[in-house]
Amino acid sequence: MKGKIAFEEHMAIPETTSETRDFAGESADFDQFTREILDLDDMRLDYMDQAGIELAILSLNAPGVQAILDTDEAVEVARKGNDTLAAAVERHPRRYKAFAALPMQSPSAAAEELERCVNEMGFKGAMVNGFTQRDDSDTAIYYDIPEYREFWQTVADLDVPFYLHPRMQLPSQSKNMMDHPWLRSSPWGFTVETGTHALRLCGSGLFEDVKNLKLIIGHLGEFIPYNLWRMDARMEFSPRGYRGKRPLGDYFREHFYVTTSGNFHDSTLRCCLEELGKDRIFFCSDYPFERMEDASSWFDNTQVVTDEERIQIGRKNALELFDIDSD
Ligand code: GRE
Ligand code: ZN
Repeated sequence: MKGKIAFEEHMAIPETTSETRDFAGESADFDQFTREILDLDDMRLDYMDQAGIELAILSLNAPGVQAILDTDEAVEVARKGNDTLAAAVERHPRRYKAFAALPMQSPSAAAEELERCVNEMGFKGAMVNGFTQRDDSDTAIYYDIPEYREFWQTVADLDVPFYLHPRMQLPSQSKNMMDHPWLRSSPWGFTVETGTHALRLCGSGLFEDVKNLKLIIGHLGEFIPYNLWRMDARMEFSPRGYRGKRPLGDYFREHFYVTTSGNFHDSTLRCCLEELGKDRIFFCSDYPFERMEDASSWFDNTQVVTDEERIQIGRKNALELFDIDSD
């Protein structure tokens, strides 16, 4: 399929490459990976052409700004990442748009940076890499806490989506995985971490306090669609501090969108379609951690969707969610 739009497509700046390089080093060719994540011109555009991706909404890599302990430095690195993104969009306006990286260490600075990116540079939303550290490396701050309500109101007022992207759990929070390093990483830990954060947001009353929030998670929903029924069924008996006014599934279905990033599998897509419906599912690849070609050759051929649904999930849903004019 030509004309696809993809939006879990990562880039890096020199300040944010080191931790990501550790991941790439596990399997991929290190130097090639670094070239790919830093490149915003011919190599990336060639891959996009080959995979039928017309437009990519680019984002700074994980954990990126969220792992910076010093708030002023986080503000500075986010600005630099966003200015680099804006320059790439300016060079290739028909091929790229951008998500803002945000210094979540300070909710007010994060809101200000999002306003700058959206209002002054035409960014399409934000991508944040999970919990933020601050001051002490053993902190994990989640955005369901009251300090972030005003930030969320800014997101809602700007009317742009917020993509909650994985990062690895802190050692102190994943002790039962430490002797199995693969468990903490992308095969499992990323999903547990991100899914848990998404559920915290659903269960905190956030969506009652702030209307009109749109959140995106990747990897075909970080396991949540598969378990929605059971979560609501169990919570009827045992809510244990759940602060939503309605069932969790209601909030998830109303406020979350899911993408195919890094999860190119028929039965998982089928589950998402059944649980969430085709209006809430989007094509993405997760380049350069995945090959655009792998994402596309699966998506372009899967028989789980009709050709009309393929165009909707591969393109039209994104035009609508991000308010993009197509000509
Ligand atoms: C990512 O999307 O950021 C990512 C990593 C490391 C491994 C896989 C992956 O940062 O998808
Ligand atoms: Zn990713």
